[in-house]
Amino acid sequence: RTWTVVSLVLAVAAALLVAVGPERASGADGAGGRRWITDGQGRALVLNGLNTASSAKSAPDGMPWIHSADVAREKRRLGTNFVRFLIQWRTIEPRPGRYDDRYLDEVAARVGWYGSRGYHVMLDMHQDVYGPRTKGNGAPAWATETDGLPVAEQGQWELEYVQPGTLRAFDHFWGTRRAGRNLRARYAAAWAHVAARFAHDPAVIGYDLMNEPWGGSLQGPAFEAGPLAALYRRTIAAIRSVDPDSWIFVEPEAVSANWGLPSGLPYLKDPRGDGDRARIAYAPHLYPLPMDLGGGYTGGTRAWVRRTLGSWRAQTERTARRLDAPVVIGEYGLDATRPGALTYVAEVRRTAERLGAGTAYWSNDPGPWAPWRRSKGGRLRATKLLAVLDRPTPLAVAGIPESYGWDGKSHTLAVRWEGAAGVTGGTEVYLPERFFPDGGRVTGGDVVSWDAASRVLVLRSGPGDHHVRITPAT
Ligand code: 9MR
Repeated sequence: RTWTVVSLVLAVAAALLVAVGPERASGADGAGGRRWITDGQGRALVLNGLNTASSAKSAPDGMPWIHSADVAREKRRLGTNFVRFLIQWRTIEPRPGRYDDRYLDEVAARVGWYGSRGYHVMLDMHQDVYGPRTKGNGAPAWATETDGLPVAEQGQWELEYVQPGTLRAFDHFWGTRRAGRNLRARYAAAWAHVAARFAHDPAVIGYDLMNEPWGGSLQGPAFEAGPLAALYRRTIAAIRSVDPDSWIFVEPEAVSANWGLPSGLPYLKDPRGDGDRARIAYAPHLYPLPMDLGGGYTGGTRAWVRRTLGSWRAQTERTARRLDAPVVIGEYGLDATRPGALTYVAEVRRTAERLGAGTAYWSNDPGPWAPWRRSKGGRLRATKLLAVLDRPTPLAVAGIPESYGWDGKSHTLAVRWEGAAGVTGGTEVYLPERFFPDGGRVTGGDVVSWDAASRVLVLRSGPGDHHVRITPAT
């Protein structure tokens, strides 16, 4: 039965991909023309990091596996400036209307580990398969109504989303089946509680309202433009009543958008205002279907995945334009020991550079998906993935980025931007030791500083166009 469902899903997805077709991005083939998430100095941020952590989902206290030293290691080995940090409704609101502030204190302590090292933290209200009562994670037991319907464990965990009990729990959450308790109001209130706690924490850049939303028995644009948008509007209003400034990240329906299909998510107004005032960002995930099913990046699968990447990028640009939102790829990742996996990861990073999108790799949990694994003695050892994730990149651009990207063939990091009024500080780029053992040679710009410990080079900014190229110093 599993395989019947899988082949059905494959057939539908293939048909839709053909219908949608691989599109060329309209306009300039670059990062220009879109909104940017900016830092306190008005610089456009290129968010680059990992998800922390899958282990938090099943930990009774909801904490990820990391200690402060693990954050230090990540900074040292990958030069990251961003983390998508998992939190869960079950640990925030263990009983209806009762919030666990000790849990939020523990979250805040970990946010501090990142913040003290210059990271920007996105808090992600995670769920998979609704909650523990439906064999998933996220929602508290008191908010899980299955009407006694079963959830049978599946080999492929995603298939638990279509088990009767899971579908029913989602239908009751969204209120699409009958008028019952308004769980959406609880969810929005829980978010407001979290936002009130972190509104003035400078390390927290914003909030990812719901991981990989799933409509239960309501699917596609009817779900995204209906109950999902309604929940987002309600939650945005609740958050803005306590936190006027943090970014709010919204995700599309995962099952379609993750595979490069269109999203029907509508424009979401920010009470802060429209245009440059608004701080709503788009944070889709990228998991090409053949890889969800365990395929590598070779042969026919590779051709299909490449096609998905093209269509995913076009659809993401289209939705981001509609939302007038910057883009952060909240998750991409795979078992990096599979054939071709490392090439795929580099391909995704290139796609993100062309989109001008931030990225958070899934995930930092030691193992075959991660840049490190545990040795028999329990120590962390780098995997081959680490070298691919440790990629030269701008971290903050002092103006409006036009394009940027690392060319691994010519060993050149190119960054083009236009200086903008009101921006202070220079453009910061990360130059990993593996490519820049003696630092960078800069053409088309002036170096303000180079810090060999953090491997961050600061470039002078100012008005006008900047076309900087950085190659390894010899
Ligand atoms: O990698 C995670 C896997 O070990 C878990 O069994 C599964 C269910 O909790 O979740 C996986 O992580 C997923 C994440 O929660 C949501 N996006 C897709 C991730 C990879 O499948």
